[in-house]
Amino acid sequence: GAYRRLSSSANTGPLEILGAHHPTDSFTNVGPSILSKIPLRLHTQPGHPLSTLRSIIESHFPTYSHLSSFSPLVTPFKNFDELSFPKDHPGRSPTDSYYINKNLMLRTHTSAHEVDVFGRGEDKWLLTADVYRRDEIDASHYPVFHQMEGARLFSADKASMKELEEDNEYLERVLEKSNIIIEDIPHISPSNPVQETHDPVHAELVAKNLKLSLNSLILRLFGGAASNAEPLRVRWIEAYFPFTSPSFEVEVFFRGKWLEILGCGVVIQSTLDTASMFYSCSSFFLSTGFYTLYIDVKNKIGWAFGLGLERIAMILYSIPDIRLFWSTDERFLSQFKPGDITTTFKAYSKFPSCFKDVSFWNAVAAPLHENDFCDLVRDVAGDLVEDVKMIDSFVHPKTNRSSTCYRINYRSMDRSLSNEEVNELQKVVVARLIDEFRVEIR
Ligand code: FA5
Ligand code: MG
Repeated sequence: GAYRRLSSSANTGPLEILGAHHPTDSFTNVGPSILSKIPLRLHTQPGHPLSTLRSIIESHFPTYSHLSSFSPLVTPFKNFDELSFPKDHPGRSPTDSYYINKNLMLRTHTSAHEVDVFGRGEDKWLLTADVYRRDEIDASHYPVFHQMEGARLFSADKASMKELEEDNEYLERVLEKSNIIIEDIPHISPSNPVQETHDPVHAELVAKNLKLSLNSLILRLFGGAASNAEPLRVRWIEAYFPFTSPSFEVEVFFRGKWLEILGCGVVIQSTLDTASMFYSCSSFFLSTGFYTLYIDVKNKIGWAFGLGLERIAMILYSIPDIRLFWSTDERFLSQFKPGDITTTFKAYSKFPSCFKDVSFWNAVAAPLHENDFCDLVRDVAGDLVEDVKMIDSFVHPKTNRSSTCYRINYRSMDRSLSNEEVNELQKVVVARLIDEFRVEIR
């Protein structure tokens, strides 16, 4: 079988995270560099650009509950099953997600808390949190990042739908004065269908409200800056999530490329059904009108979104590399003022980069997963790695062994790296590759 990577901190007994001890097992794949990020909670650090962005978005939705203290440790059930992820979804794999052990993981998205929050009876809320994913390494991907989940529920009755229609008309008028170019798509289409249990007219109104609410947020965030420069280009595209339908993603044109900033959609009814079970149970135990409350939550329809805060902050402040958010360098932090989104980040001089290639034969026919490679490099080099690219991969026709070549670009954000230092890092990467994945260096 394939060799599973055993990170140096794993299989050495329990892990201490946020003051509690958790057993490890064959699923454990969190290393020290990830663990060290858990207590930092950048979205709550006063003056940090991610915290400023959070409070500006919160102030744009003043009537919503603002939540930000949910633990990052969740069960795979919360992160996936409760949101209707199929049993064989690739996101569940230890190559894609960080596991503390088989029954406990680091949330991969803020949607993991949807059922809990809806289950408390909240129907307009924002929730900000750190999330964790094993992913590629480049300027817009980092294994720890921050999302803000937002959701709004409506009663699916005539009066509420009338109110919703009026709200939509109001938002449309606000957006008429927009200096942003927004490419739209239909709210519902054969490839992005309405749910069976929904009245298509209601679903259409809710999807429209979702788009208008997010477009008005985008206008609030980027409207000012766009006035004298090139107008900002935004596009809505169809997407797929197991927990919404119809579903969308929004991309913004940034530095010559479309950068995805959020995913969203009309909440799958089973999420609300599960939440209403919680809600009715808790209200039952409080012995308040069980039936009324139950019906109340169940007859709702609503939308949800998940924003990537780093991505938005990068566009807003012109921050070229996602690693900068973790910098403790005053040359970074001092450029941002609490409450201010008009700063344009000035890069302090760019330091030279150093490329190192490593080619190897994999131990088995299936090549080492790119996420495993990236995570190992991140573990060794931390923020001294700028990006990792697979530059070659093939299977030997006779031996059937697979070969892979990666190019690692080492560059510090705040100083020049010496040759010896980079060679030392590369040596450790190679040694761990051999040790943990049994590869043969070519
Ligand atoms: C989600 O995580 C869904 N939970 C969003 C959602 C919520 C859909 C509610 C429907 C309803 P996605 O995997 O696309 O979707 O991630 C959302 C955003 O997080 C992306 O658009 C991007 O802005 C950001 N993001 C994703 N991966 C990374 C990463 N490695 N580094 C930085 N930002 C990331
Ligand atoms: Mg996405």
